[in-house]
Amino acid sequence: MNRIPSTVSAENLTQFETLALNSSMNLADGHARQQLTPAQAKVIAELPELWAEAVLRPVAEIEQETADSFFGMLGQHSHPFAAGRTLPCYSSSLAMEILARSLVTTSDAVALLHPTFDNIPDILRGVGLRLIPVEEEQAHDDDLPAELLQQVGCVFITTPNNPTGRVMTAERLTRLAEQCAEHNVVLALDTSFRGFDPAAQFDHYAILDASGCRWVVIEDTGKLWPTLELKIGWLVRSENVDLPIEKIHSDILLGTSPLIMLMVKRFADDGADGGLADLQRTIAENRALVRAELADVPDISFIDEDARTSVERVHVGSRLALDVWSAVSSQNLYVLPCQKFHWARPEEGDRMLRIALSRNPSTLLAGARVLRAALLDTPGLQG
Ligand code: EGV
Repeated sequence: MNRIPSTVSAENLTQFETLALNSSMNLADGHARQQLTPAQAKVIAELPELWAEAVLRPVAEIEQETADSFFGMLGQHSHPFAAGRTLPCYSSSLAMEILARSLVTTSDAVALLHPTFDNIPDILRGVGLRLIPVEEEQAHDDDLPAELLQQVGCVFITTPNNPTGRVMTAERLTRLAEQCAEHNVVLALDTSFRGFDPAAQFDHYAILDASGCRWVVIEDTGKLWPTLELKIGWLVRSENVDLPIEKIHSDILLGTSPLIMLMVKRFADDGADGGLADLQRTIAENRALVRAELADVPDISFIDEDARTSVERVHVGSRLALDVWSAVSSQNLYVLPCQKFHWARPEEGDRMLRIALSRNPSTLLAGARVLRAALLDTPGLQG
């Protein structure tokens, strides 16, 4: 069987995604690439007016309104913008980098959810932090062991998780925050996918603040709307966080574009006005479409039955995911092999692919057909 052609090398998931950027069947990255809805297209048509507005108005006012709209749309009513603890970044990965650089000034290790998107472990390791994996089941089902919390300066959780879609409940978050408070460990959350799942839209800030723990939350507009990489990542922190976040943020940027802020505000207002529910419906339809197209393929399964996020994992049975990846990429279809999500034990992802669902139905259908044929054609290990 073909493995990745020798001319292609991908050192991380994003490099796999880069391979797909010019393909008409790009089901690799988790960015939104579906058509704008009519209401969204109207916002884009009004960008020249938003530009004029951005030139005239004070930045702080625009940022406050945008934060209120975006965090409000997501149920995060206790967000601390008014207290000056909500810093805008060009992307959530930049927010992550600023957090990592801040953490490494006071600690040398982080407990990190496993599996999760690999740029999170890579950014943390990139500043010299040591990582200890926390299995998803463990994070969601039990208290964390005291011995683990004694070794780390931070517990980092992605919720909903990428790629599994698993959401931390209010009850678990409450307990985890209590544990972090007890052990003086920073609780960091990446909530970039929360717009897709109402279960992730209870007021996290109220729970975090009530716990008294030191906390950081990374919020993101980047996964929700097809805005051609125009997006904001917010780095939000507790009053007692005691990390040099503001200083490091200011080392790297003065601020984000008020034009993008105004655009985000308009998208969020539309989201609150039914757009977000529409988006959730669209993703559910797209997921159903992919599952239906692959339904009669033997020896595969959909791993995350209840997931609502904009990605879908497929277990390819006794086949190797990289064999299937090679077969479909030779036909211009790009998906993600899952090994690198399993940053501590890549072999656990050997038989899984991730399919992006934030696409037009016609693209998904074409992709699912190519994938279906390749799966029918790719022998399992004993086949
Ligand atoms: C996904 C890629 C990086 C990330 C893609 C992603 N960004 N590497 N800075 O946005 O699920 O495809 O999260």
